[in-house]
Amino acid sequence: MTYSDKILSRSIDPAVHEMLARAEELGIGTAWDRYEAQLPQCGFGELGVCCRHCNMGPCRISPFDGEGPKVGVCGATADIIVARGLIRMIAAGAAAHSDHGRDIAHTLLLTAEGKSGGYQIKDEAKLKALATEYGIETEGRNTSEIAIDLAKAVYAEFGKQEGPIQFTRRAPEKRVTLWKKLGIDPRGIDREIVEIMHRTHIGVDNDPVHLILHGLRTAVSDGWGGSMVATELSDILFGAPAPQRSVANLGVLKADHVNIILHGHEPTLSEMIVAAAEDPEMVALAEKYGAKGINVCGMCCTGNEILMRHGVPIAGNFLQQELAVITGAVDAMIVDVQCIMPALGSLTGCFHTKFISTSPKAKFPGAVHMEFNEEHAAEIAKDIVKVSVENFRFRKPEMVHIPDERMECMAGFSVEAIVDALGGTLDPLLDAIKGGAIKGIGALVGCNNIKIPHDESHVNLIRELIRNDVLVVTTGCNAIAAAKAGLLLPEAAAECGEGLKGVCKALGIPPALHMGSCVDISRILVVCSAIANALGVDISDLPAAGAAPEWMSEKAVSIGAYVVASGVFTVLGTVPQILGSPVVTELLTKTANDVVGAVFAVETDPSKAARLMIDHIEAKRTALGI
Ligand code: SF4
Ligand code: MSK
Repeated sequence: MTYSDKILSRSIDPAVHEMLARAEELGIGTAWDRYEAQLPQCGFGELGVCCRHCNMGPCRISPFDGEGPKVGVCGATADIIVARGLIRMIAAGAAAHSDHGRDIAHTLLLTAEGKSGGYQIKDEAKLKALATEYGIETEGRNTSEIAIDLAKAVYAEFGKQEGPIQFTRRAPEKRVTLWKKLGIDPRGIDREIVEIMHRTHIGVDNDPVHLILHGLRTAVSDGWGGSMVATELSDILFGAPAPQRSVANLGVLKADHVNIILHGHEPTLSEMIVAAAEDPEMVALAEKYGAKGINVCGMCCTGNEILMRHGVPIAGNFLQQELAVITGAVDAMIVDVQCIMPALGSLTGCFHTKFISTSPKAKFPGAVHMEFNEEHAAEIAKDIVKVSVENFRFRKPEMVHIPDERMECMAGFSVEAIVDALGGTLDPLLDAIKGGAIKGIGALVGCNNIKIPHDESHVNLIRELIRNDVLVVTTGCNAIAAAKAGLLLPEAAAECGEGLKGVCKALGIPPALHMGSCVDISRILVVCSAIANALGVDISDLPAAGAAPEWMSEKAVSIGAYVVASGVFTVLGTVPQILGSPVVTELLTKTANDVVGAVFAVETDPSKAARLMIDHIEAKRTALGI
């Protein structure tokens, strides 16, 4: 099949090409068409110099020398407007991750109290380890007692007025000391988010550097707080992920099965749906309607969660959500929160697909709302699966078009699994880094962004890094791109430099390790901290670099901010809306180095981005004398 240049320019994924051609054939628009309809996008917005924080606005600052207004009605400059806009993005991103963490804490509490509808504590060892970290007595106490105390202690992290947030103390001592010195050691998660909203109200904080520092504090409360809570408590409830094989891309959908896609972020719902779909009663129902079985697949970070823990196939990343529906083979698209396009409502109306929203926090036009709660989790999950299965009979076979694209992958590298793969300690990894077989670590994360070809930067950047002996750890939509490209297989060692190839072959691991969903970037922080502690240095001294090659969400802004605040140099592959402020741009790309020991770089070309990361890693190796 040959495709138009327009289609080929939108993605590197053949499944996407095929489905975009199918969309054209059916006369259906997608995010790519809606993006074109938006062009040219607002130049003021791109530079971050428009403000709607009060009703004397909107105000916008002219970026041109000598021309147009240089301040808003209240006198806010471009620097103030950009800094306020940026940290409001951090507030939204940190709120999203942290609210996810809060929900998991709620599930743990209900489970421990015997009030949840079907959850169990799967990892008692981790429960005890975290309880000990929180100073909770474990000797002679049963699992429920410990879990209740832990859940309550974690709950308290959100509303605390004074810190510290316990998990921040997992960072190397030098980093914690630096955060304290800078006044960015977070107090309580909710407190920091609220303070962003207060400070960015008209007439409050009007010092761009002061604003950004508070943005970093809030971001730290996400990465080392809310996100880490989400990850760790999910492991207690659902088990710490371990490596397992699965399959990725739209070809995981099956023409002769009921296809259920789970899309969004929180594992509380998806865990129960996966279990309900295995219920013999549901399987029999599917067979009654002529299906051979029930095929549950994931998408985005919910997909990553169930891929990591159950090996559930993953249908795609952010920009593939509409394309999955266009296959005509999806009987239900079940969603919870975050990264779910409202466009799915009208799109599913063109097909037989049931679009089912479940979160009390998230409703969508065109969706059937089947509200989920933890108290009746198993029951509700079964109802949702039943509705999905019953919808199979309305599938129109002539509308079914599933691309024959699927790739095997290996996922599930939690910190525990990495330590296991290394034989019980991080020492082999440290030795490989010190000896130079592994030059350093590249942490690749983040979304897809319609502004650049889908998956191209993710995949090319990973390839370039592993070719240069940089071990990649990956989460979110980057991990899904890597899976589809075959980079999450031990066999991908063939694409590595000689050093990394040897390590991967010896350990039987892929050169890109799938560490989970967006909140699981906290796992990467834990690994970095452990390596830094083992070397007796700070995270900023490590031969490590981060990248968000195709980022788009506010969560990604918070992630970038906490990663840099933790001391990791980070390359952004799409341009943030800050360039209208010389002060903010200079701070984030240069002077932050003197403050937190790391900066952002913006580089849209993945080869050049890889070069920046490798140069940084080399410089850190030299400084460490390795
Ligand atoms: Fe304009 Fe200031 Fe109001 Fe923003 S806060 S809209 S810059 S007057
Ligand atoms: S799903 S936040 S598009 S990584 Fe976590 Fe993907 Fe970004 Fe959403």
